[in-house]
Amino acid sequence: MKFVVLTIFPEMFDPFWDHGIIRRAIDQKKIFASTLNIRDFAEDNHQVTDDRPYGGGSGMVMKPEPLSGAIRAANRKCPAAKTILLSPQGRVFDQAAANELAGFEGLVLVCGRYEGVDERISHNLIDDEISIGDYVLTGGELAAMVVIDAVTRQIPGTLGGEDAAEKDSFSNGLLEHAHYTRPQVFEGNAVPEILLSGHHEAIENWRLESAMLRTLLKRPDLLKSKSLSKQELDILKKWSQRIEEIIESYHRGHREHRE
Ligand code: 4HQ
Repeated sequence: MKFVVLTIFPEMFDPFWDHGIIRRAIDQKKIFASTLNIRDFAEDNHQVTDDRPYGGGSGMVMKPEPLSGAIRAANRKCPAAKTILLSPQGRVFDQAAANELAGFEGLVLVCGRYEGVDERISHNLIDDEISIGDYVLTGGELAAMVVIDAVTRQIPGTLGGEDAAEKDSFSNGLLEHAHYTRPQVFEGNAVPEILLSGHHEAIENWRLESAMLRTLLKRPDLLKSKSLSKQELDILKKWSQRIEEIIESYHRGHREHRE
């Protein structure tokens, strides 16, 4: 996978390329990272990249000429790449989008600043528009890093010793189960016994139940849109039954009180 980032702040990406799994993926040539400074494609002596909006108003707009020059240079570096604009108006990024983008040969990520880019750029030179969420950033750079990070870990071989991508949150539609490491008792709280038992099947069952309950309590919206296996359905039924028993015994208590 080839990532080409277009930005007026390329230095923001230096520490990003230099750490952790992204760094290792670059070293192992699983991904290729480069940045192009949009300012280098400005046509004037002062290398201006922004200008005042037609129609008036506050704020500045990214000029089209430096951006189109940068996008065309990026496309020459990687002709098969998909060109993505980071923008609050894009489709909202999620795990499915990360998986889809991981299938491309390259991604050109266009980072806007100010009020955004001239409409004729988004209209003619952009293949896809992505938002990382419904909030306003000061620029597309952090959004591009989020996309690059999530896409990179979907590329086979990038996670190494770490948990495989197929096993983690969202790939099965559930949040992850609880995790524990040493010590066995921390500030009076013990690790669940079953995890020390060495009984692998029981541990897998416990982890699925943990994942189901965490999803139910923290993100019930995820459970609603998920297709459930027999085992998953049985876990929900068991807990639903337990809750009903608690409610029934409460009502029984109140009836006795009235008699
Ligand atoms: N931006 N997801 C760049 C965002 C954003 C988002 C605001 C993008 C400012 C110039 N990008 N413009 N949310 O808030 O991707």
